[in-house]
Amino acid sequence: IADSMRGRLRAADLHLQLGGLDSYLDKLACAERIIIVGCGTSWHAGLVAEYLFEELARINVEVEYASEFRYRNPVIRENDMVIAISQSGETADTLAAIELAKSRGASIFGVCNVVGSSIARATHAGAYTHAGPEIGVASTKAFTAQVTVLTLIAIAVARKKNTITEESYRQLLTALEAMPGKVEKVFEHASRIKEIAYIFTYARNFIYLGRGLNFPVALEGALKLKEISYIHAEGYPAAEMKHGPIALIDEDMPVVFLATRDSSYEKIVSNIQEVKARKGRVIAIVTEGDTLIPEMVDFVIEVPEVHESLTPLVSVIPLQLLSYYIAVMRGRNVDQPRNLAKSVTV
Ligand code: F1P
Repeated sequence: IADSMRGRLRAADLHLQLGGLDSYLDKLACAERIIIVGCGTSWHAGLVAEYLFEELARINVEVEYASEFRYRNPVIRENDMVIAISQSGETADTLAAIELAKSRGASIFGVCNVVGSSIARATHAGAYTHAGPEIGVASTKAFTAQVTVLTLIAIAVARKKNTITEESYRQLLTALEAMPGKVEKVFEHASRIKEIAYIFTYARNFIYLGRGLNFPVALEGALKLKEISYIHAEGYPAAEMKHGPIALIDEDMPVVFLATRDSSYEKIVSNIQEVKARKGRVIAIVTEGDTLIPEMVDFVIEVPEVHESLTPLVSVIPLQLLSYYIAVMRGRNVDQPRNLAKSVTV
């Protein structure tokens, strides 16, 4: 993961790294709305991009499951841009969503991993993620590579639109360049994550909660667990909990909180209190050096401090590792989970 990021971040100038973005930067910067389409993990990467495009570039974004979008009668306006995200570049639903948007005059920008794939060819322009081949069926490094590329695009568009200051732009670039080292640091906690996986190997359900940029990470953590361990898992925005899922919490319910030190920190602390008051067993992903949350919860996994906009790139990794260890301990084939295809081409 760190290597694929390093490759993506080496050049000092963003334009040198994103190939096809050059010809589309103006279009993206002038877009009134960006519609992002994808499936599964790629859809989650799109949700991260939604937060970043809105926060940094002040563009209205809608993120659509390609599998729904293709069967709807969506409104697509002249100044809308579509971004299609796919690891394999062969997902039938995403390809059909692209064809539908094209037939209504939209310009499509692709974020794909596989060079020359059907989706890469169907889009008008694009940037490859260059994450290398995904050996397993479930996307892991593809997610971090997609988020890295989408973050670079959001920053480039924000700079073009002057919605971020030169100082913020430089800060983001410096923070990005430090990311491969930060990701490597997460792996230093692998043995702790393995111990936690051992304790929860036979759990029947899991809930994942996060706010802001960590909400899509919660969804992705739950999806990874479902895909490779076959444990039922749900991801929610932590603030949604009180609107229903809180009824599920008892001493048998493991709850994974994305609780890094960012602008949602205080709110997450009170969400953790709500779960602990109902005897939920909490595993919290916290920022290194946090002393408050470790006092409140049952298990903690630390991730290094990063720029807030880059949080998903470190916070997702403990969740991928947790799913991996639980699945291996349950005797699952993590590379070839049952019922799942690498490219869903029907
Ligand atoms: C989308 C996806 C993956 C998932 C599995 C099935 O694929 O839903 O996210 O892990 O492999 O397909 P893609 O369009 O990103 O290749």
